[in-house]
Amino acid sequence: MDATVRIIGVPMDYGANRRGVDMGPSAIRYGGLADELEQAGVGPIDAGDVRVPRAEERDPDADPPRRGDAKFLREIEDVCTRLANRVAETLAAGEFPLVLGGDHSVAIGSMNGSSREANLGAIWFDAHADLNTPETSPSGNVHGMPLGALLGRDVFGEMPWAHAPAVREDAIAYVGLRSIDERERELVRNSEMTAFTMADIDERGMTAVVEDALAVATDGTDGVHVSLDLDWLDPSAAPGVGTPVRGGVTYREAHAALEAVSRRHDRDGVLRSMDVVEVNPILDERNETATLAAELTASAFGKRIL
Ligand code: 4U7
Ligand code: MN
Ligand code: MN
Ligand code: MN
Repeated sequence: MDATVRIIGVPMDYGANRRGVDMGPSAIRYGGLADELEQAGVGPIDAGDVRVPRAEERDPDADPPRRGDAKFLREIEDVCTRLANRVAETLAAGEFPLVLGGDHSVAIGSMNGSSREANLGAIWFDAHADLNTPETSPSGNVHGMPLGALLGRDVFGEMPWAHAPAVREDAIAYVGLRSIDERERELVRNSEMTAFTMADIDERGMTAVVEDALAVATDGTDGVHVSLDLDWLDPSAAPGVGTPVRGGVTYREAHAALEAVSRRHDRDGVLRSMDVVEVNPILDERNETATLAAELTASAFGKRIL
């Protein structure tokens, strides 16, 4: 990574099913992010956090926190709009935006900002498809809907940040899927996205799968956004997440995946923006998941063993 990396924290948990992911940015910093990035030969600038009003500050007389069937959508919209501006300004300054979540709804902001001046492709490292809309969601939690929102599906078509699709469906690739809701399964099947499941990784190996995912996300685009949800990993390697799903990616497969991203970036500079989300320090064991998040980020930016 030759650009300066600008770290932008988003201490938000409005989109998640459990409290605590708002502490993710602190935990990842404490887990050695700046040090890890320096070992990757990257000069990071920590821009601090985007302000996220605390749930407890909410005016009790204001509208209820539910809008339709999505919880805290108005709050999330506000935070994501400000985040999108920060990401766009970062790119305009020639720096690389690294967004620390927070729950996965922060990707709505980071990808909106990153796609303002570019056709964006995306790689979604996640156990989940995150393609619900308020209509299909079984939970009402927006962290299960960021791709639905970014594609402007259903009521998301009316949101201010969904005016123009941030990303083309056929430029999105999932890697590591293993937990998809019943209605969401049809959405994924009927979409133009490419979905590599855990079964594909078992069959073909992580490196080949990630190289294919990169081919999808770079085809006809100006750059790639990487969205890394820590529940992509197996809970034995990443216990500090709110929605763990067994049968996930191992510690070594995860490093191999982000090293493959970095190798491709070294060849033709494809990486444009990244988010690292869903670390929940309350559920973590000795900050292990946050530390792993920092290590994997460094792998994506070029840290090598030798
Ligand atoms: B994450 C879920 F129902 N699909 O929509 C939902 F299983 O950002 C989980 O990937 C979403 O961690 C998980 O609530 C969101 C559920
Ligand atoms: Mn997710
Ligand atoms: Mn997930
Ligand atoms: Mn989660």
